[in-house]
Amino acid sequence: MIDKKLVGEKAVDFVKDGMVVGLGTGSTVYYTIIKLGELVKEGLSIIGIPTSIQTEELAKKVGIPIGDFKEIEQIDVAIDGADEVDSNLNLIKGGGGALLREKIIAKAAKAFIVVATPPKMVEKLGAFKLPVEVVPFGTELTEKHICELGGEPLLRQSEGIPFMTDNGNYIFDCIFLDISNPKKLEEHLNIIPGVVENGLFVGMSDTVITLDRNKNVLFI
Ligand code: ABF
Repeated sequence: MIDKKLVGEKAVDFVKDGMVVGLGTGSTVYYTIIKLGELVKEGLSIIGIPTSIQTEELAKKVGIPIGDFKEIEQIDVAIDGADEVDSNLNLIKGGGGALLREKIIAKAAKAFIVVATPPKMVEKLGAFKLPVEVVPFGTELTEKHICELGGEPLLRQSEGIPFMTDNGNYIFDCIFLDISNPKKLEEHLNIIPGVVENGLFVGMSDTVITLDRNKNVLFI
């Protein structure tokens, strides 16, 4: 908790007056959003673009003005969490189910800042099940195609009901024993009909904020 706060709050250093800011989803970036809300109350002028309904509600609650892509083409900085970060700063995201909007926003940002506590830092991606967002139609076939790529997909459910994303889709959490080439896997998953997006973020991170073993904030 305290680690997430340290890392999350530090990310506001990347936000300057007048910026359009992509607001990520999750329990680490939560602290970034709270801190940004405080700065807005002190006079910082920003527009936030949220990656989920949950984040939109939080941002509004703390007083961050919200915009959307009808009026904004580019984001100055996007700040978001991650489920895993490898030594090349490639990510697995989507544990919170917001990966599609998170990737759209990260792609639209001039700088993409990741806030990740030390347990998220890994040598190689894949211990965390890779979230893959799929349309509800034909999930049996989509599942088969994911298996053909070497994955073991599990439909995300709660109390027997499929989890539904903000976009009205389902998520398969997939065990991939070998993610030695994340770029290739990201591409191969996304050409399966029925797959909307997957949680591999390859070559997108500009800076990762984490902690060293003495709990000093570290920028990678
Ligand atoms: C989002 O929040 C997701 O992509 C990811 O699943 C999660 C990060 O975890 P945490 O809640 O620990 O910050 O960014």
